[in-house]
Amino acid sequence: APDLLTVGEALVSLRSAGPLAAGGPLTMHLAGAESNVAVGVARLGHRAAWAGRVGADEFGEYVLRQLRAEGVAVDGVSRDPDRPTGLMFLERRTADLTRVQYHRAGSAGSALDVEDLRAPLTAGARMLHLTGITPALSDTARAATRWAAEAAAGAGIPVCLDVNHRARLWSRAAAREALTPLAGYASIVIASTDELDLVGDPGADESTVVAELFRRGVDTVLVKLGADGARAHARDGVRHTGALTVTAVDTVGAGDAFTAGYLSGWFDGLDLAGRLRRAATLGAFAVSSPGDWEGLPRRAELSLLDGHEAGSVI
Ligand code: KDG
Repeated sequence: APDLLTVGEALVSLRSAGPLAAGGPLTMHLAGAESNVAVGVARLGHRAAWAGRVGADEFGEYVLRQLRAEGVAVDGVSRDPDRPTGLMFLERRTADLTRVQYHRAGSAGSALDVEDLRAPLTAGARMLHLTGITPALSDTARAATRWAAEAAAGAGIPVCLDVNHRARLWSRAAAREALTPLAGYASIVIASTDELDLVGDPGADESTVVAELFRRGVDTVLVKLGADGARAHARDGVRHTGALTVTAVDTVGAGDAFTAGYLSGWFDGLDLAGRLRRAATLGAFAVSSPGDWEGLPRRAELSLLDGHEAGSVI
């Protein structure tokens, strides 16, 4: 069984260097929050598997090729003969503003179904990683995500849930309705500050949401603070890590890198400080190069950013 099993929708992203309306060359990349995490974990030498649906088209072939090349197991992927692989366009509109446009309605990935996940879940894993993107895709994808979380928790596999709100896909109210019950199956919940009340009452503050998640069985809540690092709420206290000081050229994928680093530290048995440090390190690598995951480090490269120290720990 792999260390990490993650499920969701992997997409093809087409990136333009300037405004899409001006045309010009596009470059083709693998995207998708969950597959980004799988790649990040696999680069560090852990066994990672991604499950989901892609089309029986060239884009689906490309997604599988990229994942295989990164050492991510794809035996749990189904090919949908009737639906295309989802696409997204990433438009660099200004030096530090990137806009996204999805072409994923009716995609193969959005037709994810419980049946797609039975075999991968039965094979087991040390951790299941889910994001709040998948339940936004369709009713069947929402049911499949819920089923996977319940099946994993029932089998003693810890669940990591990244809230990952995508305002282009659903409203905050719809997200809260789906994600709050999902968080009850999780051991680790990851959110940015503006996403926290999507797994709690509307407008609830951080400490209230965290207390309620602890009451429901969550062990660790990671609050991503962007350039200010992250705050981890564990049962024995709160710990802060600063972000490493690097030049940010592309922040897309930084959250997924952070998650991959945290989970890698967890697989390695590091303490909370060590897990946060690795999370911050991967986040720093992700923002330092263009692409969602292309710049993520292999294990021997982790030390490259030593000396770009994170802020102090409280
Ligand atoms: O986290 C980066 C993702 O936003 C990107 O790869 C695409 O999964 C994606 C999404 O739905 O936005």
